[in-house]
Amino acid sequence: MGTPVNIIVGSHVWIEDPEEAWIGGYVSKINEKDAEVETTDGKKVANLSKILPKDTEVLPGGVDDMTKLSYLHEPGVLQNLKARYELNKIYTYTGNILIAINPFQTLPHIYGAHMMQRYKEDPLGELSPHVFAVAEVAYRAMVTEWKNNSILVSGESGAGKTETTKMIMQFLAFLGGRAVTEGRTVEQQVLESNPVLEAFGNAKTVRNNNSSRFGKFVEIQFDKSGRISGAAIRTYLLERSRVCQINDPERNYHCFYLLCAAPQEEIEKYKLGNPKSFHYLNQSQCYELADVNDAHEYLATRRAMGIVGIGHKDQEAIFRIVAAILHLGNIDFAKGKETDSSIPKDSKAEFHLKTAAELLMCDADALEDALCKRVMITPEEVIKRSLDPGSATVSRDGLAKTIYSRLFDWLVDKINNSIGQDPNSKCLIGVLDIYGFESFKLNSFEQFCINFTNEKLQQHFNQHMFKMEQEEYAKEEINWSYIEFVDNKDVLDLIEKKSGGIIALLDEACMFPKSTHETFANKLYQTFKNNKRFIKPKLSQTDFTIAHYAGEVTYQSDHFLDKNKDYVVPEYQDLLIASKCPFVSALFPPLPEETSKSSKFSSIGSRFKLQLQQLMETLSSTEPHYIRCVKPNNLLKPAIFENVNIMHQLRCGGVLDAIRISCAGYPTRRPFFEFVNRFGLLAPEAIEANCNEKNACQKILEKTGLKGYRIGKTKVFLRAGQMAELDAQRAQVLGNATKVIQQHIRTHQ
Ligand code: AOV
Ligand code: MG
Repeated sequence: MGTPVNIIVGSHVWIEDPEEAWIGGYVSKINEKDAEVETTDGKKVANLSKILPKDTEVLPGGVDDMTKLSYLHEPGVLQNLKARYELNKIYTYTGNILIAINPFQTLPHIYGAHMMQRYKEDPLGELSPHVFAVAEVAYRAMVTEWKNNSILVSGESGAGKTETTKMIMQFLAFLGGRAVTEGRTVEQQVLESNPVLEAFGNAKTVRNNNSSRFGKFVEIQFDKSGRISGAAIRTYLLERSRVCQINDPERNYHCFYLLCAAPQEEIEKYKLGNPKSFHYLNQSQCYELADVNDAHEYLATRRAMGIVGIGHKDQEAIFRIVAAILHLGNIDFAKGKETDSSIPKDSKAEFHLKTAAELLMCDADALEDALCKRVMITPEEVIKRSLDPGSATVSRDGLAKTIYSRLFDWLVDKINNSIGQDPNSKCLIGVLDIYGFESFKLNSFEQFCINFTNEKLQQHFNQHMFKMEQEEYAKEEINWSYIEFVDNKDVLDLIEKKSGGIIALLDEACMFPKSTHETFANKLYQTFKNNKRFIKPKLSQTDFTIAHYAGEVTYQSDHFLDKNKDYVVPEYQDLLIASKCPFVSALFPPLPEETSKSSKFSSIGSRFKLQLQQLMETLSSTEPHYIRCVKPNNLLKPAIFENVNIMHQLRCGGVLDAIRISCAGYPTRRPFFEFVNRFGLLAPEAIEANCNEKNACQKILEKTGLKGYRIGKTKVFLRAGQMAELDAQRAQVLGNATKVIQQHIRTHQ
């Protein structure tokens, strides 16, 4: 974006600043390659190549579309978003992308039924930018062209993706609802699936009090009259480790706390009590959420479960299983009589073991055996091998995770079955709410998969932006040769290439019994020695770094092998299939004979890759609409706009890439009349000649000596930086007097 422009003494400019990202000022002196800039923060010196021009004619409320900015560069974008955010205008377009900045406060005046009505009646898009406007465009496009559409919501954790998705679903239900009063409508069920999935799939993290720990793609199906006729919810990779392990001040999945706040009768039935007494909850000191009443949420969740078609008996079984998992977590082990064997540590552990077995309706001794022993089948005999207390604990956590993830999958299936798919559906709108790019201090297999997802979406986004630009130029009948854009195919190859990508190597390692994370990491180092996207950190023998499009992330390979294996220990399978509770045994259907015997494991990474591939295929058959959510601060508080933080998200989220893509073409577009108004004074003869606007533009541009611009049918198309060039010429014509006045005003503000 840093195309050189005429920067002269007196120019208003932006310079980079480590604290503010960009800081405005004017040039007071130029010494060869450096400029002295008077800023609000005092005098600074910056290299001329690092300076960007600043528009002095900005509107107080900013512009509702970034492409209307005279200078389409980072500081211009940032300044515009900030000006708008201060006025609670949280939505802004960048061409076809909607940027949404989390307000961290309820803004009832911009949502609600009356706003939905207004946006419904605004097919021309004259109202201010809004998530409803995007949904309206998607719906309108669908019912007029009968093409599938999708709305892709992205952004980092806590940026507002899930809230945005819910508003889209609400608005689509408003547009395509059937207003049936008796019985449950499809749209009602679609909406109520959200609280159910959030209760079981969301948790408080350090980034977000209601963080989704799974990805979600909701396909809303419509019939030929544009009414909602069905829906399908697909979910991606629930974070399983959270069930057993949480860090302060995070929480486990909401459902555990809701259940501990259930009516007394249920507490007694499930032998629950204070959440502090359960190991799976008390690893963190956080039990309550601000502004959330768990007792109230419990009842609300049960109500929502009813609406999505989960009957009372199933609800009862679900919470019984949730309670059983809490009790499982409290079974501590001590050394048994034999060497390397283990037994429940004390009477407390025995109580929890007995309770867990009761709730799962399986035999307590069988549960103890499944936790503490492994059956070994050798050609000669079948032996029972004991596990030491450490291994028994790992085994216990494995059981808890397996049960929980099966329960979650059951919920998703059940919701899908009861909402029902419409086999005769004419069209659909898909809404994607996936976890955003993550980079923590320690990053494991989960982050690897999450960031892989984001690479995939980024590729889809780049390709789409590229296509859109081409279409706009075609519409204005402009010739252009495209400058190549940044492609992330190389990172994707590194991760997912069929032979020799990281996932393939991981699967290979998982199939080879002697592999460890050390041998796996070594294999990576060898294979990707010369790969530009792969880095071996100097101080580690097992970590590896990937240069993602959004920045470098270092992964700890320690648990990659474990976490990639989707394998239910046969002991658990046998235990739970024998449960007297039909709900529990149905969670563990018998495996086909072959798979249960073969040692071939099922790879989570490969399955995830396949799921993503299918998602991308679905998406590419739709007309996409992008919403980029931005988190203005890490305090989760309203009215705090952190420049550097936001700039980073715009970079990672591809907003600046989108801008860069358009900068490679003709980012600044001005209708003929606007252009003549602003720059007519550069060629007064062009206007006096009384020619038409298009010719006047042509004449003005010829006189300025600029190259490479294009004149379309209704607009002038300028290359990046040319607007600044024109402004500089204009300023010169207007003479120094104006500049001096402007400087004077600036310095006295
Ligand atoms: P996320 O989905 O992007 O994070 P959420 O949608 O859960 O983020 O938003 C986080 C919180 O921000 C919500 O719980 C609300 O308190 C607030 N919020 C977001 N959008 C709005 C809005 N439009 N109006 C008012 N408050 C809002 V994650 O799921 O962690 O990546 O995995
Ligand atoms: Mg979310």
